[in-house]
Amino acid sequence: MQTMHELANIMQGLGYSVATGPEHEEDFYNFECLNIPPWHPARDMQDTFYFADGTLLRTHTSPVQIRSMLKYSAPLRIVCPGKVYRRDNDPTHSPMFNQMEGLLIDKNVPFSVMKGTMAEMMNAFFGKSLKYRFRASYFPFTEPSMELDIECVECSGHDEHCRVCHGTGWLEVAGMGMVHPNVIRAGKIDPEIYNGFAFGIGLDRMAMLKYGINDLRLLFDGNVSYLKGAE
Ligand code: 2NL
Repeated sequence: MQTMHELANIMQGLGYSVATGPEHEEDFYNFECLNIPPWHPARDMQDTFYFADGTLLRTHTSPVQIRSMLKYSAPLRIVCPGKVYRRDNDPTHSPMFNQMEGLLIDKNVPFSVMKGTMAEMMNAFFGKSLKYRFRASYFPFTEPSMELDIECVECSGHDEHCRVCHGTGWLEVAGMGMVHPNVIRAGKIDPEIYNGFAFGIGLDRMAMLKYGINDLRLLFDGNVSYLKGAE
């Protein structure tokens, strides 16, 4: 919750509003509006919790952004923090985890504004000016798409045995891209007039990096003495 509020506050300082929405969603808002066709592997029963009636537990907070475009239209600047669900359960994956996505829609939004916003958000969160790099990536809902790596907050790339970055010197912290015209259209906004960018950040991982937590399960086990701050 602390990490969620810290990141939301940073983005509110840049003029973003916080939007929330249902965790129990429809296929239409979770997948169809996001340019994820019926045959896409992300819809697999392996990944998504489905109910018998075809509704589902949201796999990302993107449906909140779709609902916000439909409700408020453009221009729009929002962040959407909240719980998301995927059929994953091992030492580094929990079936319920927290995400914060962001969406900016306006006229003539350049790629550089996305890069600057992401870098500034990370600097503000970690309290220092970090080295960063953007790598080309793919998401169905953005084009082009990128992933953001920041300098390892533990070793700054100086420890080849670092337990956090495993000696790479880099940490993957966010996915983002320019919103796909099909997704803008799904929000009943004209992609010939408006464009924008969106991003997604895993909040549990951000908390682990900032506070040096080495096991994801510590966040969810409900160990009261640990949660109170005792050893
Ligand atoms: C990741 C990737 C991402 C988005 C989320 C988004 C939402 C709408 C439209 C377009 Cl409504 N995009 N969200 C975009 C790119 C990446 O998350 O790896 N997150 C941890």
